[in-house]
Amino acid sequence: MSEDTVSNLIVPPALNTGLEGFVVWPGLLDANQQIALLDDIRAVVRAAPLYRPVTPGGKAFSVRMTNCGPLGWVSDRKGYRYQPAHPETNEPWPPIPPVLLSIWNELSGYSAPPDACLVNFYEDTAKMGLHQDKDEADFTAPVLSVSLGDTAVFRYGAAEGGPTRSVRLASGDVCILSGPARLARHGIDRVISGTSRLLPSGGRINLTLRRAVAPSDGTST
Ligand code: MD3
Ligand code: FE
Repeated sequence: MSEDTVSNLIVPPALNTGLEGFVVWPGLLDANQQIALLDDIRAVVRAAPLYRPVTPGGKAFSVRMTNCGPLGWVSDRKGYRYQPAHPETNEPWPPIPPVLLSIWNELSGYSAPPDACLVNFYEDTAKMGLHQDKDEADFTAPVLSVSLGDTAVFRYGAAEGGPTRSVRLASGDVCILSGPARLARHGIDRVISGTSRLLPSGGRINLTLRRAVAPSDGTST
């Protein structure tokens, strides 16, 4: 028995990415687990509709977004930040689905739960430029991502710059960025249409669990 199971999750062998602290678990979620999680995300999107943010410079994202959890990441002309309410409905974000908290508990190695979960929805032509995630107050917490739907070409490189590599992230894959990889440069080059039948109209959903505020701050969760 080399597999570790918690809450019906089988943790497959991790893939090494050549970047210390960036670990990918291909197929962590099987088909039924992906369907169940998609149902949870549909409920999140009913409570907190997807919207299209703009950058501080006023350019529309090609990705639509929403959030769940105590805090959500938003972008508008005032900048990037975490806030407790949806920018269009002004309602609090819905809770993070329990299965995502279980995955975090199992894989993150971090004692506090995530306080933010960004939901990114990519239509077939959407992409995300190379960037660093620096809007969080706590870089000691990892970032954990779950991919659903069509496969994406994910690009990454060291925080300091230099060459980049790419890896395909498919439906059910989970990755973690911690330690030296926490401030890695990363982005989505493209989504490959027709690679998954999970979403009836295609596209890709990425769920990113983060710790926006340090647990000891007591300002969240
Ligand atoms: C954090 N999203 O929303 S998530 C983002 O697939 C974002 O939607 C991508 O980057 C997506 O900010 C990737 C996973 C991820 C990957 C690499 C990282 C998060 C990361 C490297 C450092 C820190
Ligand atoms: Fe990012």
